[in-house]
This record gives sequence, C-alpha cells and structure tokens, in this order.
Amino acid sequence: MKLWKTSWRFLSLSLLVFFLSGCLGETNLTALDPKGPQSEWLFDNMLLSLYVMAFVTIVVFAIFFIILAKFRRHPGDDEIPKQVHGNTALEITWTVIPIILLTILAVPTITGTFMLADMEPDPEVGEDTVYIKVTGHQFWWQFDYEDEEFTAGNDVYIPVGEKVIFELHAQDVIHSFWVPALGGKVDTIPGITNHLWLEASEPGIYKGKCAELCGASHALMDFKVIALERDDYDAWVAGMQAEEVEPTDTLAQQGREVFEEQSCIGCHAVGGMGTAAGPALTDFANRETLGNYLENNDENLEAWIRDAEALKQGAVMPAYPESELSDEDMEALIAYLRSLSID
Ligand code: HEC
Ligand SMILES: [Cu+2]
Repeated sequence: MKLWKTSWRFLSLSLLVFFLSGCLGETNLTALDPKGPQSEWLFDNMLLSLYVMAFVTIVVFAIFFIILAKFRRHPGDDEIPKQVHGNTALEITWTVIPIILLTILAVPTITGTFMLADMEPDPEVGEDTVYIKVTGHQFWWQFDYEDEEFTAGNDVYIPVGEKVIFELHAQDVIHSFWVPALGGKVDTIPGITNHLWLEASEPGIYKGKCAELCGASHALMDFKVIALERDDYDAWVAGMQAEEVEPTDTLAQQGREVFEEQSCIGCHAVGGMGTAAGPALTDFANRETLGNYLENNDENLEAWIRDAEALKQGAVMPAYPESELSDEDMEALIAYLRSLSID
C-alpha cells in the first residue's frame, strides 16, 4: 500500500515536471534548443550520454527479462540446477563493454573541456574581440565594457558569430552566470575571478539567470543577452559611449534635475562607467523589463521608485515616498527615465 502511494506520488511529480518543462520553451531559457557553438557541444554530449545510457538500460533489462522467463522454475523441475562459479569469458565481456562505452564518452568530453576552457580570442575576430566584465549583485547584473569605457546593467549586448569573453566577479555573495541557450554556467564568487566565453550563432534575445541561490530575490535575478549583427552592435556601443545629451523635452529636463537632487545618480550611471551601486540606466528606456521581471511601463516604474523592496524583496534601493518625492517630481522623473534610450 505504501509502495503504491509512493509510486503514485513519483509518477505525478514526474508528469508535472514533464508538462511544466514546456513553460520554459516559451522563453529560450533552455539548454535543449542550443543557439551557439558552446551550447551545441553541450547538447550533443548530453544526447550522446543519453544514448549510451539508454543502450545499457535496454540491454540489461532485456537480458534480465529473458533470463527471468527462460530460467524460471518450470513444472517438474525438482532439482536445484547446476551451480556455476566464475566464467572468464563473461567477466572479460562485462569489463570490456563498459571500458568501450566510457571511452566513447571520454573522447568528446576531454576535447570539449579544453575547447570550453580556451579563453584565447578567436584569431578571426582578433583585436575586435569583445571582453565584458560581469559582476553579480543581489539581485542584478553589472556589465562593464572596460575597453570601451562604459557600463551596462541587466541587458548585455554582444555581436553575433563572435567569441565573446566574460570575466566573472561577484560583489556580495556567490551567484552563477547562466545563459542556457548559449552555454554552460559558471559561478561568480567574491574575491575570485572566473572566465567564460559565449558565442551566439544568430541574432536574438537570450534569457539568462542567476543559477545559485543568493538571497530572497534570487529567482528574480535574471538578465538578457542581446545578440546583434556587428554593425548594430557597434552602433549600440557608440550610443552607450556618447556624451549625455540634454533631454529636449522640458518635463524630462526637470526630471533630470530630480534625478540629481534625489541622488539617484549616486547609484545609477547614465553614460560612461558611473558607479556600481545600482544598474546603469544609460539605455533604460530600451529595457523590456524593470527589476528584471516587471513589464517596463510607467505604472510599474512609479511603483518601483516609490518602494522597490515591496516589489523585489531585498532589493538594495531606497524607497521614495510622497513625502520625499512629490507626484510632480515623479512625473518628471519618469519622463526623464523614458528619454534614456539608444536607437
Ligand atoms: C542606494 C542606491 C540607489 C539609489 C539612491 C537609487 N537606486 Fe535605483 N536601484 C538600485 C539598485 C541596487 C537597483 C537594482 C535592484 C534589483 O533589481 O535588485 C535599482 C534599480 C532601479 C531601476 C530598475 C533598473 C532595471 O534595470 O530594471 C530603476 C529604474 C531605478 N533603480 C531608478 C532609480 C531612481 C529614479 C532613483 C532616484 C529616485 C534611484 N533608482 C535611486 C539602487 C539605487
Ligand atoms: Cu544571484
């Protein structure tokens, strides 16, 4: 009875996992639809080991059932069958087969491990290789393009078809940088520098996630890799590097003053490297999401500025109640944030 209950629970949980895994398919937060050379290699290896394991399982169970049927006690079998101890041929066979199977797995694993660890730039890309310094924070991502001298927050742009090298750091606790459609995951650890390279084979938005439990809003510590053709990528870089332009709209101009008065600017860079206390907002209006999960619309933006922690537990951004930030100033601030866009 107990066994029946446990099996039933196991079965229903497995079915749940099976059906829910479909939900991931809608975003590309999946390693099962690889979109780059690294993730393709990982996927191929996953399939290879799956085939090897399936082969072993099928053969072992086939032999098991055949033996069960063939050598069961038949009517009239009164005597205990002949007892056999040791069989050299059999023992050699079941030692050699696993050695062969493990060798089949070892060859691509070893060559691939070297390929994954190779942080040398692709000779074809050479000097143009993009290096990005990643810093994981509770609960957002900082992307420094040090050679290009600017910072981006939460959305990381890369050129398509090129090996991009990431240098991984953490500000506070251990996080893990993972873009399943593009490659494997690597932890970001305080005080330790890790490396990872990724390449996207087609333009697109690839979802990334922090894959290491890092606090209350760990589940909302997402980011996006936005892969653009080289020309579009260069245009984005130029936009991020450009001197900040005075907003033309008067309301937005007013908002810019509020942004400085309320010392938002102390935590949020607009243009250049800025500070690292909060995500850079240089291209904020181009972001699809706010705080990495809310739709980036005015209503959510207002609620966010009023009390970010209420929307994202543990977010290190102060609340701005009406006593500190009037509705008028809020309107201006939102107009300013909406003007922060790169076309
Ligand atoms: C003490 C530093 C600090 C101050 C001051 C601050 N913020 Fe933030 N802000 C943060 C942090 C940290 C985050 C990221 C929170 C998270 O996602 O976990 C954030 C997130 C945001 C975001 C969302 C960014 C994104 O990529 O989704 C916006 C917009 C924002 N802040 C606007 C403001 C405005 C406007 C002000 C001033 C009224 C302000 N912030 C003041 C630290 C600060
Ligand atoms: Cu994290």
